[in-house]
Amino acid sequence: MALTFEVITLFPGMVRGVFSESIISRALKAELIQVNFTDPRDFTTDNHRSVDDKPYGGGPGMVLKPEPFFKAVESIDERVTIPPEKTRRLLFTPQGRPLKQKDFRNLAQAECLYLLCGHYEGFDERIREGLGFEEVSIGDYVLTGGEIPAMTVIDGVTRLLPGALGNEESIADESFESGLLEYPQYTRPFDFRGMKVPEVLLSGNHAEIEKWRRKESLRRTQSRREDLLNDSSE
Ligand code: 6GU
Repeated sequence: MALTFEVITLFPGMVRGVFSESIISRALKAELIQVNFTDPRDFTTDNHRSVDDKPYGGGPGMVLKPEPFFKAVESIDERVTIPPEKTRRLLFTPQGRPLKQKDFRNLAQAECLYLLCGHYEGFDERIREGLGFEEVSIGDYVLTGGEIPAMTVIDGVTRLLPGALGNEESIADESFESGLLEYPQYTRPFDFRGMKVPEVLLSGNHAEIEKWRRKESLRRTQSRREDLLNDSSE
């Protein structure tokens, strides 16, 4: 059963790129995933097709209006036949819950993901309250909109689908899957400009290689991401 992405965005051209190259494009051709775009601007009724307005109470910037976003989501609800229990609805905002690899694993179990992107401005609070979306963020920094976060989810979730990567084993060893960062990797040549590959990797002793990799994973995690070692949520 393919996973369908329903992307709601004022800038579909930004998000299309992720489907046109490499592993995600292959997954689309292989029908592991499908995608539909819905532009809230197509649901405006005024001459200017405006999707934002000044904030009540004053202040800088503009606020995304509820009507075009409600209508856009409702038009998808009418078309989609996948039951709600197999659907997740994500709204991208810096105020959302930060996504982790574990969340990507859960999202990869769904059959339909609604990905609602804002741009520039904030959402009218009634969009957040009224449409039943989970508010999520991709990290503690501010972007111009939810499009890049949506692409991040599309990429990170698609690669977990069976058949998306050439080699299923490659997932298990990766950073975050084990709760640790990945160990250092090397390929030929053995000596590159005087920088040599650790001898143990040439030893053919698989137990020793495993031990070295485990030690390096721990060392890296300790020095770069100590927070992961104390994280019991994995
Ligand atoms: Cl989901 N949206 C925006 N605009 N900025 C972000 C983000 C989301 N996550 C991190 N920064």
